[in-house]
Amino acid sequence: MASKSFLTYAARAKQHPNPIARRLLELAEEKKSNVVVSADLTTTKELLYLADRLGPYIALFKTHIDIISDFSNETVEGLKSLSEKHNFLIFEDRKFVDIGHTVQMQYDGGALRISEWAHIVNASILAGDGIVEALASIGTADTVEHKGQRGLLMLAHMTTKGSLATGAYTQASIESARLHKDFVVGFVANHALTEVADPTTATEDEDFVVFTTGVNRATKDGPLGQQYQTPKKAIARGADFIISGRGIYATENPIETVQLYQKEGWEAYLDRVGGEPEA
Ligand code: 6AU
Repeated sequence: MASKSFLTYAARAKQHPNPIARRLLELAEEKKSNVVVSADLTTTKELLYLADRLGPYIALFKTHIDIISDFSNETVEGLKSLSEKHNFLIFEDRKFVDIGHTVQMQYDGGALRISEWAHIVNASILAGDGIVEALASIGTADTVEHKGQRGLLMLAHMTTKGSLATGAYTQASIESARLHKDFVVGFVANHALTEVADPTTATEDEDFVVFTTGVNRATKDGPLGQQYQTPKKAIARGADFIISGRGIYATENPIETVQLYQKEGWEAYLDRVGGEPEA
């Protein structure tokens, strides 16, 4: 798959066809941050406290909203207002995987009302391309809540030992993304997807954004099969954005830590694009 990662975020934002990708690339350039904090916390208070403290240093705030024990309207309103206050987008790591009809209800309805507040969600291609079509029909609809300003990441790899998200599965994620460029922002992938996918189905303007998770400066492996790489290594291997959870929020001083990730991630990005980007 061709990559535009040699270009600056600003240059990519200018030509990107996807509105959410444009916003994300613009705010990364503005805030000089390619950091996504994975806020795997279990109460509204902890979640909002972290978003408020780390908000200035991040591009995207990632939630697992179904682990919040006291989820309510306050959770949603708090996330929305902090996203505006600190200019970050919200990524609900829901990993949709079911049949189209079911994921539509999970995305748009239920107690969690994900499409109302999450700018970005992710999905697995396991069930085939219908899942992307189903989610896109909601995310690109011009509703009062989101005006079609929603995006999807395809889960093209997984970080865990023994992951089956490889080969034909990864290729199918790319082929499906190519069919839904107005909705698919990019991939959750361990590295750039340059070695896979059919080049004949690519178009010139293709610019999928790569989000690499399993990022941690302090340790190589986590418990339960999680595998890590450093921010610098992740960016050198093709990540446009780095996702880190415990490596940031579970440290003694998460604000200092997130600033370190921001600096390391930004310097690695500048190295890749060849110096200070144009204003
Ligand atoms: O940095 P950690 O290990 O504390 O957290 C990593 C976060 C978790 C996982 O659910 C998520 O990243 N994740 C994902 C995502 C983002 O889709 C995919 C994957 O393969 N591995 C992974 O850890 O919230």
